[in-house]
Amino acid sequence: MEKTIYIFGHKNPDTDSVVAATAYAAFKNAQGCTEYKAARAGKLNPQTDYIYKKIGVTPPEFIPDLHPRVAYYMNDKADVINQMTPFWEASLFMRQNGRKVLPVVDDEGHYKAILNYHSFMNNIFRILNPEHHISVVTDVQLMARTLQGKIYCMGDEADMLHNYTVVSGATSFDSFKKTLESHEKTESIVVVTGDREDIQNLCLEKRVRAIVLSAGRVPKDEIIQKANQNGVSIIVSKYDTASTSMLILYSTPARVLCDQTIKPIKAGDSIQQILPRLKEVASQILPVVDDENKVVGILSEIDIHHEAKISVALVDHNELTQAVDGIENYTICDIIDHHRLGSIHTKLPISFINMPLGSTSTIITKMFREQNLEIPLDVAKLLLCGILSDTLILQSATTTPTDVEIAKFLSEKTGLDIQKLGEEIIKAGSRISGRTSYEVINQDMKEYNENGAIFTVSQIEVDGTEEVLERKKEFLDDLEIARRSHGALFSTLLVTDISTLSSELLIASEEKFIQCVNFPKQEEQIYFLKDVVSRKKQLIPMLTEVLATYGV
Ligand SMILES: [Mn+2]
Repeated sequence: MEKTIYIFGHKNPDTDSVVAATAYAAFKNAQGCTEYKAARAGKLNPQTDYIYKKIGVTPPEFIPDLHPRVAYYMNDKADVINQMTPFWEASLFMRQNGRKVLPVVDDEGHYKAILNYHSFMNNIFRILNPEHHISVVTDVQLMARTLQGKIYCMGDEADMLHNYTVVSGATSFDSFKKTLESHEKTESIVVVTGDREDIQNLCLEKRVRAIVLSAGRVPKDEIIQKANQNGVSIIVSKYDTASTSMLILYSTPARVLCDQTIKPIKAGDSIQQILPRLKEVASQILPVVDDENKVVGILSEIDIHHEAKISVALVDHNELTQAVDGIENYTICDIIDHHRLGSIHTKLPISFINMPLGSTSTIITKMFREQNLEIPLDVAKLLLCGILSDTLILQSATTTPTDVEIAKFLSEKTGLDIQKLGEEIIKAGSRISGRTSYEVINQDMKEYNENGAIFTVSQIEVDGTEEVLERKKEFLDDLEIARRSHGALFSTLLVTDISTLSSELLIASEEKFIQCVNFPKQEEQIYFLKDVVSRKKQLIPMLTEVLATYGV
């Protein structure tokens, strides 16, 4: 794959983080940085899904995790060789191009086997066994190709693979005759000889499969005529007798000398899973195939120690606990955010833009304007939705005059009315009926780490808090399950009423922590937070104080 920088919003993405990924990709692409691609680590929530469908834009690619995969490290420019290529040509190619292995494919490009020095060493002894006559699987065309020779006569079945026995016609006539007669099947013999007409004639009479004349010796017309009558092939080799005999052996198709035991891997396979196999093969190189078994690259043990072909950019978050799983394996290039600074460390300097504005969508709109780049109409519509979603239609405490100004600018550009669009998208995201408390809690959950204490805060916007309060047991039970699965000190759900701009807070934790919570209590584990609508600007600082009381 080409070098790719994936732009991710946080896990359990909300509208602002998904829109920010799409818009930042458009921004970087407009700057000519085409390696930036929008991604998302989670399912679209109902509001975001509604917005992308309404505007008709494809959402960012869903990549559930970034655990190292073959695709991020493999060499996808790997050469392959057809299984019928003479071994000599294949090995010349390997030597000239510094290849340790060559995947061997059929005419359609399907993977068949691997050619490497190890397989050659193993298989050549099957062919070169001095105790028997030297035999080799080849055909007349392959021999002529390897010998850089010319075919003077195509005998019977010359284009079919046979197991040829190579016999040298360099002895006296009598002893050569004895040698030929000692073979039961002369039709499997290829004789390498020079300009000895007596030997050539004997070969034709005995109907050997082929005669190879060394050192460019051209056969006489009568010989060619007789060969045609007897169905014997004649090849003229440009090499001397010794080289010709050796090269006939190497004219065997590549597939004969390759390793057919090596099973290919796929681009989507996890590195961790295939690592034992990679270490096990002698060449420490495995072929990579697609779903149709066509070769798309190779992966070597060295490749996985090189830097991955992907990097990441973070939008709408900067804390590792909220980032896509596996992110620690890659370089972070950019962060565009409007949250508190968390725990992130980077090896290299990066583009880091963090502004205390109402949404990441606001920041990205500003970036387009500051660079004098035209915002594509669909992206402008998405950005307006991102701002209105994150600021609860410019009413949340996080809203700044910049958000208001940018929202008006986008509203004018797109012809969309702020209030009408805002109410429409908030309504699309505030549905609770028909959804499990598990779905609601996990839709927009963020995990935090405060001096080693882990906690999660989920948020849902609703038009009236009655239904959540009626189903409080279900919600508190699922919060407790979430708390345990995150190994968290506490888990909360902020239920924000968009009609009153206040919230109910549900908390699951141990008794000792609950006792430290000094918010206005409504019922056991449920608190009424008047005028609180922002998780990051209002609730998180409140929870930090409770943590201090608790002793964190
Ligand atoms: Mn945001």
